[in-house]
Amino acid sequence: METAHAAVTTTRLKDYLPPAYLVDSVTLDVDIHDGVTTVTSELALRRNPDAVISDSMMFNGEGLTLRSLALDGKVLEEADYHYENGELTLSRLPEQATLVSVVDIEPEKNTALEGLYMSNGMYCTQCEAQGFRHITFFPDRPDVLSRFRTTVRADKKKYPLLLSNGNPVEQGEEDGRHWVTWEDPFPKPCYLFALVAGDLACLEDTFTTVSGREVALRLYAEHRDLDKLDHAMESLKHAMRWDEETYGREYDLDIYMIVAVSHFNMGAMENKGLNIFNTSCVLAHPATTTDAGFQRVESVVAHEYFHNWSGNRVTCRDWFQLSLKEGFTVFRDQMFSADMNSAAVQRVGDVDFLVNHQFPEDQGPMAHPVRPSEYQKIDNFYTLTIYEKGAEIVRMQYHLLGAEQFRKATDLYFERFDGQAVTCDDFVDCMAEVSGMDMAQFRRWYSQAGTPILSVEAEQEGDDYSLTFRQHTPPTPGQADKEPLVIPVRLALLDKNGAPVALDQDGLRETVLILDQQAQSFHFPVSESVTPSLLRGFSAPVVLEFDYRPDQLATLLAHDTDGYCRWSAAQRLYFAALDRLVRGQGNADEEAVRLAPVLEQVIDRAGEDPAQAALLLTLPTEVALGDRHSPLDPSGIHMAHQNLKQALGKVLQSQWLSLSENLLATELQMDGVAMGRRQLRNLALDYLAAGGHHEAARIAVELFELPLCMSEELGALRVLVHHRLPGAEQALQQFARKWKDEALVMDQWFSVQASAPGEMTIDTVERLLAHPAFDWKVPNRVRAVLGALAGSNPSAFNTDKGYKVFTSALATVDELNPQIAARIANAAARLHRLEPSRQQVFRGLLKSVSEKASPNLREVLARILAE
Ligand code: B3K
Ligand code: ZN
Repeated sequence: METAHAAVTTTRLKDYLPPAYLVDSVTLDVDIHDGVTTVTSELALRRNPDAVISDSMMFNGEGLTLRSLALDGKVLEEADYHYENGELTLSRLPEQATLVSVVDIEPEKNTALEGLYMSNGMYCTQCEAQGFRHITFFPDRPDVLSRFRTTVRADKKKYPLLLSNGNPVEQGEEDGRHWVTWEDPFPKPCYLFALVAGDLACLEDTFTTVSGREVALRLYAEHRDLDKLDHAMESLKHAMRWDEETYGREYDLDIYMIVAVSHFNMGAMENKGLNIFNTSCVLAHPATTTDAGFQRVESVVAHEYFHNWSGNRVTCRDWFQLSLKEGFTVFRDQMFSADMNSAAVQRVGDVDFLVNHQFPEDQGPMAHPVRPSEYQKIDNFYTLTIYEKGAEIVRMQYHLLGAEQFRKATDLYFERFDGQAVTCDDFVDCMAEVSGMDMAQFRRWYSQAGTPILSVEAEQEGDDYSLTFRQHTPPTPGQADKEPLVIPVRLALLDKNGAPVALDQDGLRETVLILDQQAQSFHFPVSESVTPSLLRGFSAPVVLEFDYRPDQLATLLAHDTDGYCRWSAAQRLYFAALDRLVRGQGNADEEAVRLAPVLEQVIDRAGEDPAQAALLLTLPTEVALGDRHSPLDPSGIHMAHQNLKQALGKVLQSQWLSLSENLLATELQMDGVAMGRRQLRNLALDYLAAGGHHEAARIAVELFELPLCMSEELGALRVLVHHRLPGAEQALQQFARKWKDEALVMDQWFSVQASAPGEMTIDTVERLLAHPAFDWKVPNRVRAVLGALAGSNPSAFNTDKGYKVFTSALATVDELNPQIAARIANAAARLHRLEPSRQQVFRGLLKSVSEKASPNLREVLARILAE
């Protein structure tokens, strides 16, 4: 057996070489027994005509106990191959050959959750990015596409269900054991391989594709969760129809399966015909799932489905091209959700997420290009930059080409590259070819890391109004010099009543400026005083700097028809007030009085779109506020934030009170408007409690006692716990008693406590980590506590005790699951922004964790700790 971690090596894009041999077909036999699973694989090898001629070929294999290897029927002796550091090399191979390997693996001991592992008594797999090498020897790289025929064998009683990719073609049983053979007709990279063996309940339906083929849809979960699959099924059918209508993409197999598993490192996985999902992204029921949870299920089900074309039929040549499938698929799922729900709310939600999470990543030690040029562990590159910024880059291309040409370009992309493993450049080539546009400079978005800062100055001279744009991207690790990018800026100029003025003689009211130089000016024949509505729809992922006057922001917030510009105006007003408080320049009550009339307008119009009103009325987070002040003083930030929230709670208390009471529904509805009303009411109740209103606790307890759904129940619990209201402790106990058997609900119970703002929460976190229901082996549970602490509770996290609790937890997680540890470690990326005394303590602790860390965690910590 090959032992320990494989050596840490850096993989570079510039070193890419095609594989020397291809694997045309794979015949797998997975024989599952308690404790040991034996995997026999037969690979049909053929020399790759597109590779540099070589008679050696490398196969990856990690943690495998090799029982035998045979080439063209001849058993290989140790001298016939070289196996070291997870790489098996065979030399002197003929033009074609058959390699048969037999290995043993131990899925029961697999806590890293990559390869074959167990979750609540079922066997399941996760192979992206490099999990397949933990199952058998294989060239584990996405440019080797093979036809898979897989036989799964197991005890029939314990594992009545045996699944793999494609269609079932044979089955049988003998002596209490049974087997099923699955065949997937579509060649695929091994990262899309999947297998499930378990005892599961199934929700079944069908979908008739546009060409009239009937597809069986089967969603599997533990028996107790069968009643939580309807929403995923509806979402799946909507996604299938949407992809036919919007992209002309039809489903290609006879069966589409989703299996829900409790132990999962990410949200879900798009394995061909057999998606495997984190329960949190597929199970939904109004009693146990929040409205946000419902929306997430819809979007993740769609995302994984869309991968069938953007990822599976056309896949990535190498992992540097990950955004080819992820950025594009996120863009597709965002557009789908916009079509299914309120497009304005969807866009603002997506932008909010990007600027609050991806921008900080792109501005910190983890910054990397959307197409990175090197990595140590590819698992560490499933980042917000690859996903969310990647989606913005696709969105810019969509807008540059227009919907019609974009569709032509994606048609060309899918047709030209069907069944192939390709690059981000291939994608952009299709855009360029169809539109005739020169995309050379645009491609820098893929190779240049960092968030561009776009500063804008306006000048009015007589009837000439001019805007001067300057773009600048600060240096990022390993990339000191930056070049100008193509930045599309959608804009309008609003008059004092908020109406767009004519931008040219023809009466154009909105335009898109394409910036491609470091500085550029544009002139408009406008004589009146205007407010520029810039970057409408968030037309490019940049930080926009413009010195707006408060009255201009009020105009945008009150009148702009662009949802993003309204939201951004609100954010600027909040930040201006909060910044003054952080600097000790203002007074929270005065700031609240100044903000009140603007917010009142939003509240008055809340009936138009309650979800949008909720977004406009939500203060920026403490984390976002902290990112604007250097060095970071989390206690000062916390105070400023609490004070403004309290003051706003007081100054608008009658509005919050009436929103809290009047938005109450009498019967449960799950449509967008009902969800928006619940979101707004939860927010109003939060402000009411922040303002110390004596009715807040009563309303929260009433709602908590008789909720119509989990959004109400959890919203009320959050208000009670976060404001430490009377009844909070009792509510927590009651909630835990009621939901002790519902893991996903208990995750919320952990999370709501770990995110209660304030330093003293760190004691709570310590208690939660020692709670009998806390389980280090379940990523959802670990994230519920550590993710909430580090990601949304900066004042508790940034204390000596916070750093100790966090780093010791990190080390514990790392021993079980390096991928999860590395992901959580990203929360330490603000280290260099901390004031010196905190920084010193935290740095010391991180260094000592790093010394014993897995390669995954070590890569992340090395970047964060770099001086
Ligand atoms: N493609 C998967 C990613 C899984 C990677 C795990 N290291 C999820 C998704 O983006 O759809
Ligand atoms: Zn994806």
